Amino acid sequence: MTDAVQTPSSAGQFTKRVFSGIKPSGGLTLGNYLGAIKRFVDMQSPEFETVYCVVDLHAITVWQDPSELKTATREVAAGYLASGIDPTKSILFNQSQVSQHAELGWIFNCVTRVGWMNRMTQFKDKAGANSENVSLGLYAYPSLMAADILLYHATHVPVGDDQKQHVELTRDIASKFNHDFKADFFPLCEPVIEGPAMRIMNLRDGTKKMSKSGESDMERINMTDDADKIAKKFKKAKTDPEALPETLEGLKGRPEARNLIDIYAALSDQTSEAVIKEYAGAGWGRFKPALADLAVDKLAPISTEMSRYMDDPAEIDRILADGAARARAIAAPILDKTYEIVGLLK
Ligand code: AQP
Repeated sequence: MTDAVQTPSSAGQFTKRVFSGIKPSGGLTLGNYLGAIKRFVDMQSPEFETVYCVVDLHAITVWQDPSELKTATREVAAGYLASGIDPTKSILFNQSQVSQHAELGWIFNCVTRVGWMNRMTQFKDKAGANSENVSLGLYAYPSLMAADILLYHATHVPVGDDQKQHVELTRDIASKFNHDFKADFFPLCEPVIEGPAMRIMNLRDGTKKMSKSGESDMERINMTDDADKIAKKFKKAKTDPEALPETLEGLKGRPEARNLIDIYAALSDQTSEAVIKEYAGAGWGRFKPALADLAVDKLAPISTEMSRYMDDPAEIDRILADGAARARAIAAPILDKTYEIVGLLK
């Protein structure tokens, strides 16, 4: 691990470091697992330093019941650990324990242009018609996300497709900072968005993303759902009357069908092309139970392990505190150097 502050410009000259996070804004979904956590585990290799965060400061951009937030934070940590994030290989912590995130977030609020923020589609989706009444934090969220990433000079950011625009904004913020202060300090990170699970859709409406905070529980598979619930949710998942075609082309205009194929592919580590070939001509009566069995097979051991961690909150807190200390060791010198570049008197 390098604690020294690196000052060259292109990401290629930086330590290959991965950063990503998940909000504790509810229970983890299959979308979080396939689009994020499973891929975080895959990137945990000698090629990268991996830093994974429970981004609790992002969660409070919308109302969170204080008595539930701590539990939700531990539950996301348990989800990471149960899925295979190894705290001896990765740094795992919750964001609010490393105050440098909020400090760099403020500096980036002063670098980011309002015009850039106005183009963020996730804010438009989340605020909807209610944009006058949402928190300022929800609007500034992408600037704090840029701080999360750049505080570690991270070079690779694995995310689902919905976060791509925010990672691109992070590159714009890094470029503007480097340009304005003639500092050549922050790397231009790469979003890592690949595989069939980039955007897992809602089971009742294949045009909407599967989300933790979606209205109905039947829209999503939760990582802690038991076998009966998983089977019931897939059985009731919206589809169409047609059988599965021979190629992915044949799924055009059938978003719900495409989503179930992509979920199967991601769970079984195959391409969606391979899955459609295997099930060409099959009806839902055959495909849905096969998908439910596969999901139970993959999720049941993780959910059992999550419960085991949740029964020992002190152990989760110990892991997060240890991760936070290691995160601060990287973050503090980078923030100090940022303050110096900006001209803030120490
Ligand atoms: N449906 C999804 N398909 C693929 N990836 C997804 N991710 C979330 N949903 C899907 C990815 O999970 C990571 C963490 O996301 P997050 O929890 O921090 O924020 P989010 O994207 O806003 O997730 P939700 O579930 O929609 O939360 P709520 O409902 O509380 O706003 C990210 O990498 C994300 O891409």
